[in-house]
Amino acid sequence: MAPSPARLLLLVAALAAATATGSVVNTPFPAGYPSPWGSGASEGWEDAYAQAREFVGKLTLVEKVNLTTGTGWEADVCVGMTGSVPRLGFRGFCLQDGPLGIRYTDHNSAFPAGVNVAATFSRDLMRRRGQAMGEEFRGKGIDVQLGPVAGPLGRVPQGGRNWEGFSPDPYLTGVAMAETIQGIQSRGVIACAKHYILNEQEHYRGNVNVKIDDRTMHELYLWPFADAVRAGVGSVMCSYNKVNGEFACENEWSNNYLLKNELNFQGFVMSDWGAQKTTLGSALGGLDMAMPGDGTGPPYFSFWGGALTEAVLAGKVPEWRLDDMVVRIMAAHFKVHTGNYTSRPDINFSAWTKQATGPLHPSSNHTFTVVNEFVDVQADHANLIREIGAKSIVLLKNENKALPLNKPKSIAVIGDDAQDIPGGPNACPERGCVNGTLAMGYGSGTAEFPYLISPATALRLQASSDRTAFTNTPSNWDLDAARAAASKASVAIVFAMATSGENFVVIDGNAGDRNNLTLWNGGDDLIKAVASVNPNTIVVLHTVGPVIIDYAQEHPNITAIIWAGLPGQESGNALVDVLYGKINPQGRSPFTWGKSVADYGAQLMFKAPNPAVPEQTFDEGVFIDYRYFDKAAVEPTYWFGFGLSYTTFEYAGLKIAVSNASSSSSASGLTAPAPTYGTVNTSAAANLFPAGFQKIFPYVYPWLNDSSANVATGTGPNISSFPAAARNGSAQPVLPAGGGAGGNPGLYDVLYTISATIKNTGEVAGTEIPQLYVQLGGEENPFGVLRGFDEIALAPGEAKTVTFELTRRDVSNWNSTSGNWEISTREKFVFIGSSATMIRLNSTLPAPAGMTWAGA
Ligand SMILES: *[C@@H]1O[C@H](CO)[C@@H](O)[C@H](O)[C@H]1NC(C)=O
Ligand SMILES: *[C@@H]1O[C@H](CO)[C@@H](O)[C@H](O)[C@H]1NC(C)=O
Ligand SMILES: *[C@@H]1O[C@H](CO)[C@@H](O)[C@H](O)[C@H]1NC(C)=O
Ligand SMILES: *[C@@H]1O[C@H](CO)[C@@H](O)[C@H](O)[C@H]1NC(C)=O
Ligand SMILES: *[C@@H]1O[C@H](CO)[C@@H](O)[C@H](O)[C@H]1NC(C)=O
Ligand SMILES: *[C@@H]1O[C@H](CO)[C@@H](O)[C@H](O)[C@H]1NC(C)=O
Ligand SMILES: *[C@@H]1O[C@H](CO)[C@@H](O)[C@H](O)[C@H]1NC(C)=O
Ligand SMILES: *[C@@H]1O[C@H](CO)[C@@H](O)[C@H](O)[C@H]1NC(C)=O
Ligand SMILES: *[C@@H]1O[C@H](CO)[C@@H](O)[C@H](O)[C@H]1NC(C)=O
Ligand SMILES: *[C@@H]1O[C@H](CO)[C@@H](O)[C@H](O)[C@H]1NC(C)=O
Ligand SMILES: CC(=O)N[C@H]1CO[C@H](CO)[C@@H](O)[C@@H]1O
Ligand SMILES: CC(=O)N[C@H]1CO[C@H](CO)[C@@H](O)[C@@H]1O
Repeated sequence: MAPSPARLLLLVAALAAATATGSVVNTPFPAGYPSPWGSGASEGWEDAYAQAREFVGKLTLVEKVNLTTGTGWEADVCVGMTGSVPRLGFRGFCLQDGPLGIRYTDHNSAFPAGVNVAATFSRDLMRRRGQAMGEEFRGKGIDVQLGPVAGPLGRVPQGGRNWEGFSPDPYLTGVAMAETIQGIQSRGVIACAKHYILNEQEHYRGNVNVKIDDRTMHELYLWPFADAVRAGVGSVMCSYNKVNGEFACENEWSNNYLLKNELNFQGFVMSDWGAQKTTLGSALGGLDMAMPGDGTGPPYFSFWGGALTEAVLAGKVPEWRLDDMVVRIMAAHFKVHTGNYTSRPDINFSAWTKQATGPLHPSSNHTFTVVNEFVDVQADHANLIREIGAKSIVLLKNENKALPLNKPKSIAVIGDDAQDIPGGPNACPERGCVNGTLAMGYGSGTAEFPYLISPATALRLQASSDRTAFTNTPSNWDLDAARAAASKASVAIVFAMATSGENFVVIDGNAGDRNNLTLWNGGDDLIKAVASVNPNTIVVLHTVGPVIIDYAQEHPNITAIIWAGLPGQESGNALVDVLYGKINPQGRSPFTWGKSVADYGAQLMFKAPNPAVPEQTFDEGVFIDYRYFDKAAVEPTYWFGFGLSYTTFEYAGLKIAVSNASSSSSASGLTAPAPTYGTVNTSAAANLFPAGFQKIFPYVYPWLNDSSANVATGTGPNISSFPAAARNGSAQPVLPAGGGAGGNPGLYDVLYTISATIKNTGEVAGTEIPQLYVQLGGEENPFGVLRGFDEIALAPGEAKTVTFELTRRDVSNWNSTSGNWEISTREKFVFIGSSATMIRLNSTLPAPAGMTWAGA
């Protein structure tokens, strides 16, 4: 739709008054040494730290190292497992994918993907999905769920793993991160915020050097991780790529300076699988746990394990740094094991076999026993999955009251994407093929389906109870059959899909990232063929993100378009709930639908100019997705935040109250010096393999290879290439923007309370998703950025007040010169909309107490 004249007015006013252009300033790579030691002085961490310190104080050097290092790829039954402390009866940590359910197990649920729960705009559903997933992971004995995902954020729409995360909008993703994390961790399982950071595409992810300026980092990519830290996340996974010249898992700026210092993260950083590159670089650069632990040659076959023990004994890695790693790991453990969850269930599955018996140590083919107990952890989660599936459906078009359906005479279901999958829903490993309906993407972010209700199955059932004549035409390629079926039906429902995933799986030449933004398997031609003969054509899309669909928006015979995303195991039932009006759609698009890939500005790098040293500069700054479309005045097919309902809503009575928050205070002062726990016994006998120990190859151990060994410096840079500060354990200054979980506590002071009244003016009950956007002023800021949303359920005729709270962070920009968030003196606007551009109510924002606006 065209921008409303009113919207242009706001925009023009802002631009006319804009003074200096805000060109992106690149700041020098700030110093990030030493790696900050956890203080425990953060809400929710105090008790956990007390317990962790007591525990770590009892450990020997090799026991400490054991908890930091994975035992190797497929060395144990989980996708990642650390060493244990048998002396104290403490088993190693079991880490398992992924963000939408348990990967590689049975009797578990396949939840809707992150992109779907984002589309609900429902904090409640985000939270409940996290809780349900946490219960399932716990039921299998898993300690760490490897999710949720805020990286990729979604810089480019083709990004293969975008669907594992939530939305290219950092505010929506931040809320979803926080709710998911608190849900998971409330059930005694450590969540893992990943992939930190700037892992925005699959091509070249293993070595691309991403260059980014400080402001973009803070306002866009770091933002949701700040919310994750504030929510108390126990672990963060560093990513494969480089950030401003250094690998993310060795990067003292992103790990030490930003995450552990500025955001005051108290948990542990683990590497993505194989993302650790060196012994000393990772230890001094803020890594706390190496996964899967192996990855280099003899004698240790690990950058850590025995190599880390050596490095500590040689003084290359300070004892306090090792102690900090282990305290952080154990604190995350104690933090989630409270209340009803103090016990720690045993592991009762193997990721590596579907049989009951198998090796406990698959990489060594060692210790055969019962490894799978087929524990059913699904409980009643199918109900929640169906609810999220339905409430994440975005109704993009609905002409002539085509929907909801009411006992139509006949329906024709058309397309492969509506069908049951031949060979079952898990026929292809990692969901790495497309046969039948799409309900999740592919790669490590998948789970095994317990079952999958296809749209054709659910629609057939509904049709039979309505006595609706039903036909089902699966082929995408037989357009004559599609037209024949469609022309005879009172409603033609045509299905199409587009998937993406992780780069170790390639489908139809798509190496993780999508090669294009069109539908797969001839989906566009199928839709056009059906619409050419049936004036009541309903299009249903199962896609990982936006597809080019402007022809369908304009087509007079296409009366409805539905985006159902990746709904998980209850796909068909959830769809029927919405098609037939049992649930009034509330989903809103969590991304913008361009008319071509070029419309998005920032582009995926398929071919690096220099493939040996791939490099990318994120010079579009904060302008991705809707922020870019607005700036470039490119009209998309559908905007971020857009979605229709079967009823209509009226907005009125915008009120803004300025709170009496104290003026922001920068954090200051010094930390305590780095603590150490217990003593290190430097005798060879204390650190060598115990006499008679039966090694299994290629298992990773913490013991020294032999007493004269000195290989730690052989696996990366020598200690002389690090500044002395890297090993400095004396008290350190607190950063001005730091001092609390997620940054300075003053950032989260509420400065404004904004309210409005929403009324249901239609004839059926429905849920509106009012969205609050803020215009911070000046060309360097987008037209509006999302800073609030809510779900308001309303009976016909009912009205309710919606209230939003705007924090200091919400109205601030990052000043890379001062290294802090600041409220600029530019005049600011707020609007409440039903999408990023459908403004229903607007106002200027009064200046906070003690400030005046100096112009727009
Ligand atoms: C902003 O609100 C005023 C009424 O307060 C209205 O006249 C104007 O059209 C609105 N502008 C937009 C862009 O909606
Ligand atoms: C380290 O962990 C491994 C695997 O759990 C275990 O076999 C070994 O005994 C542990 N070493 C120490 C020193 O506890
Ligand atoms: C130390 O490593 C070397 C090289 O891999 C190996 O030959 C030797 O057996 C190892 N010594 C011990 C005690 O494991
Ligand atoms: C947790 O324990 C409390 C009692 O301590 C009980 O009331 C509550 O129902 C339990 N919650 C769960 C989810 O089991
Ligand atoms: C693994 O061990 C089992 C039991 O000892 C044996 O039957 C099997 O052949 C071994 N597999 C491999 C690949 O060595
Ligand atoms: C886009 O990619 C999909 C999947 O590989 C393919 O089916 C489709 O034909 C491609 N579209 C175009 C226009 O090439
Ligand atoms: C719409 O459908 C009718 C058949 O009912 C067909 O005659 C017409 O050509 C179609 N319109 C378009 C634009 O395809
Ligand atoms: C705000 O704070 C000032 C001074 O601290 C006080 O006089 C005033 O009553 C407060 N206003 C509100 C609305 O709380
Ligand atoms: C250090 O370890 C050795 C070998 O295990 C042991 O004999 C010795 O008593 C230990 N020293 C201390 C101070 O604990
Ligand atoms: C950023 O901070 C510097 C140093 O404090 C200050 O001089 C400058 O005015 C600030 N920039 C903006 C845009 O506020
Ligand atoms: C080996 C083991 O501990 N198995 C456990 C798996 O989980 C079930 C259900 O929690 C337990 O009953 C088993 O003992
Ligand atoms: C039965 C069927 O359609 N099988 C297909 C499943 O997907 C793979 C990969 O996309 C195809 O090669 C098969 O033909």
